[in-house]
Amino acid sequence: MFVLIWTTLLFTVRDTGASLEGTPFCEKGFCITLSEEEITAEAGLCVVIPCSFTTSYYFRPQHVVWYKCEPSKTKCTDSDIIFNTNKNNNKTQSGFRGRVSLLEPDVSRRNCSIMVNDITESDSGSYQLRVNGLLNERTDGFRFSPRTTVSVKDLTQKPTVMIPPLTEGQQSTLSCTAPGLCSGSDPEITWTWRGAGEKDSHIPGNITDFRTENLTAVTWRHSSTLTFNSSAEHHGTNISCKVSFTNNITTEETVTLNVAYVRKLKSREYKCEGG
Ligand SMILES: *[C@@H]1O[C@H](CO)[C@@H](O)[C@H](O)[C@H]1NC(C)=O
Ligand SMILES: *[C@@H]1O[C@H](CO)[C@@H](O)[C@H](O)[C@H]1NC(C)=O
Ligand SMILES: *[C@@H]1O[C@H](CO)[C@@H](O)[C@H](O)[C@H]1NC(C)=O
Ligand SMILES: *[C@@H]1O[C@H](CO)[C@@H](O)[C@H](O)[C@H]1NC(C)=O
Ligand SMILES: *[C@@H]1O[C@H](CO)[C@@H](O)[C@H](O)[C@H]1NC(C)=O
Ligand SMILES: *[C@@H]1O[C@H](CO)[C@@H](O)[C@H](O)[C@H]1NC(C)=O
Ligand SMILES: CC(=O)N[C@H]1CO[C@H](CO)[C@@H](O)[C@@H]1O
Repeated sequence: MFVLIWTTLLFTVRDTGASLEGTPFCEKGFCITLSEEEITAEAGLCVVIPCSFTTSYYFRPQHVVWYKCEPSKTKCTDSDIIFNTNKNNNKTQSGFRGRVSLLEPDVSRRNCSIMVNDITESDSGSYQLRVNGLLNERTDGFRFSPRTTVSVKDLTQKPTVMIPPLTEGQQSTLSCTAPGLCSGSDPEITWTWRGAGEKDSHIPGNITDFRTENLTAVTWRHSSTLTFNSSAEHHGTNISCKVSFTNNITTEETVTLNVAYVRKLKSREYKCEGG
């Protein structure tokens, strides 16, 4: 009996755990599921706002509209529109144009999740949804009252630099992958070589290759490779990979090279040892 109660409890806890994605909020036959917790994101990358809604049987959704306003404002207004699937509507704020996309483009599936790309601190705020469509074949719409708060922080994620084992005289390829899986602007990736006591310089024999990989329809991974011939002089030097996103947002990772090489004995030393 005790075991049975305990199992029931566990399942109950797990059920409420699912409300991390939010519980539906219903009003006048329209329900929306939004994150109840603040969504945090990093500048330069992107943010996904998970969202879904249901409507009465008689309402046919055609377009979704997203607003963004100050959390202190009781109601977002028309001047706060940041996205509208109805392209004929030109009220969207210019700063958001081209940066917002629906993850599921088919509005009839009632999935209103959006991705906002190339974000900056000013994208922090309270996001609200409206759905426009037909109620019994007449135009109608509904603005949901729940809002999701997004908070954009400074970029702290670093690029990932992969180095194969390096051997003197052999050609090696290093790779640097930018943080974030977004669909915004391509970042710029640059490599810098920091030799001991020398000024920063670009890598000699700079064979760099920029690659963009689409993982899904909306997420892309950006990486750059650097191919060079390892030499003993590279041992102990540092290589940095810097990733620059739009709005001058940058992040950098530095690695120290470890080159396997045959130690060359100077002729004087050779004589000493030989003698
Ligand atoms: C928006 O569209 C309306 C009608 O389509 C047009 O009259 C108006 O000039 C447009 N405004 C802007 C800023 O493009
Ligand atoms: C909405 O669509 C996105 C992208 O296809 C998907 O990841 C997400 O799970 C969907 N959400 C719901 C509630 O179906
Ligand atoms: C390489 O980087 C390490 C730590 O990142 C630093 O301690 C070292 O001084 C650097 N070496 C050179 C040659 O810049
Ligand atoms: C690396 O070494 C190979 C063979 O010595 C040579 O053909 C190639 O041009 C070198 N590449 C660079 C980037 O120096
Ligand atoms: C990636 O892009 C290529 C061409 O742009 C496309 O054919 C392919 O379907 C895309 N893959 C995914 C998973 O979206
Ligand atoms: C980015 O930074 C560089 C140098 O720090 C500066 O010259 C340039 O104007 C900046 N660009 C923007 C868009 O802020
Ligand atoms: C100097 C050098 O090796 N340059 C190379 C840089 O990378 C491009 C693309 O792989 C090569 O075509 C160049 O020869």
